[in-house]
Amino acid sequence: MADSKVELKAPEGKPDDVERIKRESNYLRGSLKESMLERISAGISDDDNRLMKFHGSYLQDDRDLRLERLKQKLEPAYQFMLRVRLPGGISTPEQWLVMDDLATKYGNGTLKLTTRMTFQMHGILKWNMKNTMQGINNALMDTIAACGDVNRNVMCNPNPYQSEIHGEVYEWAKKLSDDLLPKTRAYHEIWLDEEQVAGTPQVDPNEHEAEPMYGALYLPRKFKIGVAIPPSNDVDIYSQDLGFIAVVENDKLVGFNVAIGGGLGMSHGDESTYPQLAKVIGFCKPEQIYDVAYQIITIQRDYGNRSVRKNARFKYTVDRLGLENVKAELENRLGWSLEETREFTFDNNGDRYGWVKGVKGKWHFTLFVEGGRIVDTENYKLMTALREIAGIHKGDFRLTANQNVIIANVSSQKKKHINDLIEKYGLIDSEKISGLRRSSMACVALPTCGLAMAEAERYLPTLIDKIDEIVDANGLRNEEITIRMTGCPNSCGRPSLGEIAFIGKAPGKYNMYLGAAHDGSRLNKMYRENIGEAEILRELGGLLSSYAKERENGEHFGDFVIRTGVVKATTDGTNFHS
Ligand code: SRM
Ligand code: SF4
Repeated sequence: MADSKVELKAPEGKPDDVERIKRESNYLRGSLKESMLERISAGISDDDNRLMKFHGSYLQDDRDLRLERLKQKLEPAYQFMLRVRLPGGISTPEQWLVMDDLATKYGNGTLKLTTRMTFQMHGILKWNMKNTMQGINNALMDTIAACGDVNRNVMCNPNPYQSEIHGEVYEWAKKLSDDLLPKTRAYHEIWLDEEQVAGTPQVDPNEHEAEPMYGALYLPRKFKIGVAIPPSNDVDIYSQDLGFIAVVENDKLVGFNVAIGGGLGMSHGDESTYPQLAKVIGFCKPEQIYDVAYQIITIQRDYGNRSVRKNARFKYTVDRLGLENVKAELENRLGWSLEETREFTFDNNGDRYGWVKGVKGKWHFTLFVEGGRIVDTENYKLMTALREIAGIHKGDFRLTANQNVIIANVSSQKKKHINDLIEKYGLIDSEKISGLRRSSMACVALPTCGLAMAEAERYLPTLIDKIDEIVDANGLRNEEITIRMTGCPNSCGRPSLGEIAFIGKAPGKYNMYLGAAHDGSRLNKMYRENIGEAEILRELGGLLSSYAKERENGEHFGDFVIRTGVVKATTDGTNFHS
């Protein structure tokens, strides 16, 4: 076991106010129960809203209506966003139908498939929250820890190509998600009417009895785990606080390489914040995965920054303490050492579309869902189509990390039936859209996200219509170039891992980034600041035309812009800004 070279310490400083809220919340209860019953406002207090996140939800307002409501002297159009915890993104057809029904009854009539493989609903009014939560619970799902300073929904490669390994890896991902949940009964009391046990402990921050792993203050910040099965890096393993990379030898899962310290959020103009990629520190056996996760989480609990939230993610803890020191501390806490890293290779971080045949004669269909939004429009009845498919489907749905959905485990007999529905509703044939669009991703942004500085999900499709003209003019229609857009630098659509990316700065203005690796192993670099559509198209016109003419055989766009000196390679998050 390596020795820790320095004494590990958490940064000193006055704790952020969120620490007070957690401390005073009595294990995430706060006054949420009362707030949700109060009928004078459709909103809740800021303190309760902070706690709501731990329950998978938070209060938003419809930003499209903000000005108008202000003029009319009305309170903002308050509504809640709700995120489901769906380990590995697997939903049964019955669960799909429940989500569809709840979104129609209580939400805004759409579902959002998120970049972390789960469902979000928007537009739920306060008075409908409890019914919605109970509906989700009755369908054997929950929203516990879907947001908040805890471990979030655990991602897992939904790989239909290696179905036999997928099943096993998925079970580990699910176990992590379940076993790392907070132990407080707050969620059950507030939303499911469970009686509060008499004498529920009031908070003593030094006492970890009610929350053995998290403690009463939970983590300094959100924490994310992903599990990848090479060669697919669709879960963007290097963006995770903690990543497990499955190692398969002779068709058997022998264990996982362990990667720590990734995360993508940052703030414009603040170089103390930066995206960072996780680094691989060794290998563990499958049955050791939980202990590794548990101890890594306790290291972040003990040494993460509780004073400055924007520097509180585990990536900053690792960079501050040093990778080797964190590894040594982990091994110390485990009482054993990680083995040498095993070899692995990734080849892309996107999805593969259409029908593929997996094991046991089962078929899987990956459907491109633009911006992850399941909605019926006049010309494209996606929500209805998937509802009908769920009505006859006997396999499962797998939500992907690229905001798409796989209609998975379809028997040969059922395949024709499902394919008839795919054709009846004219669901997007991935062959007929450009490789660029197939590889696109956009975060929610406006109108629901309170942090958005610019549009993303509502704008990227029309921007791609225009980029497609450049793509076609240069014979690049089938080139799978990853393109990602977010409304702000929090980076929910993982933009710093896009070969082309746009991060919102102001309405209609974006910073443009280039040069991430196609397999998700290198961050991109800022190329232009604060530009609008005309300039974006002008820049891409030149770049894509040179790429078409000058690229080397098999060279990806992200590599091309680096080789030809358009941008410098970002070799580590710490040089992202230079
Ligand atoms: Fe995110 C906050 C949406 C994936 C980094 N994210 C938010 C909030 C809750 C806004 C807020 O706090 O006020 C957004 C809700 C908008 C809305 O109206 O729904 C939001 N994040 C999303 C989703 C829905 C984007 C999507 O279009 O799919 C994704 C939900 C994932 C899930 O199912 O759990 C989503 N968020 C991500 C990712 C990507 C990932 O995890 O793979 C990131 C970057 C990776 C990372 O965490 O480093 C991400 N979200 C953030 C951050 C910045 C965190 C940081 O380290 O600085 C925030 C802001 C914050 O935490 O203060 C944020
Ligand atoms: Fe909102 Fe910013 Fe996340 Fe987009 S990246 S969903 S705008 S917080």
